[in-house]
Amino acid sequence: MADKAAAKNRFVSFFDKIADELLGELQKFNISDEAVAWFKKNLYYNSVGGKLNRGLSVIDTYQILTGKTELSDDEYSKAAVLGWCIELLQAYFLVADDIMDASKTRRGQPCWYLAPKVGMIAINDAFMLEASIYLLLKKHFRSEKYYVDLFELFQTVTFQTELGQLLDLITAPEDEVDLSKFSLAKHSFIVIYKTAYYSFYLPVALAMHMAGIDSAEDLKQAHDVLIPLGEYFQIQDDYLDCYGDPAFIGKIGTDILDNKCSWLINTALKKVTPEQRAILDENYGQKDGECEAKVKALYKELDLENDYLNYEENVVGKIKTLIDNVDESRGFKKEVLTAFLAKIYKRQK
Ligand code: GPP
Ligand code: MG
Ligand code: MG
Ligand code: MG
Repeated sequence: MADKAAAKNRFVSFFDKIADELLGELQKFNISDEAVAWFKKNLYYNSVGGKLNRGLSVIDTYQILTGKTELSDDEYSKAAVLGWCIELLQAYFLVADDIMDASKTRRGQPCWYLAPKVGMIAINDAFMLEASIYLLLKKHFRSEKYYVDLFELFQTVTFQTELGQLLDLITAPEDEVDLSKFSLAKHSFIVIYKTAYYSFYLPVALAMHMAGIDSAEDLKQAHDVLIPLGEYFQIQDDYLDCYGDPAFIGKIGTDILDNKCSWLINTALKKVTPEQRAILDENYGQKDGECEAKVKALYKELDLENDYLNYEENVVGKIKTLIDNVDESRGFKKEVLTAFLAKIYKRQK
């Protein structure tokens, strides 16, 4: 759709402003040109090139909540800054996550830590992406009455995501594969924390603060639909890790090699025969392409693709019911949630 493409282009162009501001902050410290150039590369390499759904959602949500099709320059700029703050948060997470998951590619290019001359400097680069969020919030929102709300929201959601990442990692020890430790309940907990809060609740809650529709009741209404929606989104990510086309999704899956407590392995564990279970025990979580291929072949035999399709239809029905039950009397709008659902339903990347 032309409108969508135009909105994305405008948002992408806005990043030049964000980057200039952040580079300006660095220059205040009289730091070397080499360091400024490094930070610039870090910013562009890691923040641009993704789907930008999270960032764009702040603007979309603000428009829906205020009923405005056209925003003033100041409103657009504020919503776009918040959108880019989420994209910077995501960049920070992904740079670090790719090191922890030993991933190879991201958004169709080598992961940042594998880019020439980067290596473990990527860890500091990740920290600087995160710190950039708070520089921007201060610069653009310090005099707004909801400044503290924005600040606290970013900090809380960051902590929740790190908690989820911790669970993701300790449930997937590299040298001790024990599939009996996995369960769909554990999976649900991990993905809600590692993905749903920052990807779904955060953009909407930010826009709600900006629009002044941010009573505790309305934030809870948003939360109670966006968390299940985010869980569904991460289950799609788990599915695409195995069944997505790397050329299209821009990353090569690592969940089987990494012994991850993914939705697919948990679903497989529920339906295997003892013989099939032995194949999984032997081959899951081994850093070996042949073992990975055996697990994938068994997934095929178990027809997990069909389980996934059934899951998807079922969960989407439940989410639609949750949306139907939203009370719009204080200003929150169902459309915020239906727009989100439409963006991810049957996504291929
Ligand atoms: C997605 O998991 C979760 C994150 C990117 C959050 C990372 C959190 C940190 C605190 C670093 P994933 O590993 O399945 O994502 P992908 O498939 O994109 O690598
Ligand atoms: Mg990970
Ligand atoms: Mg990963
Ligand atoms: Mg994944």
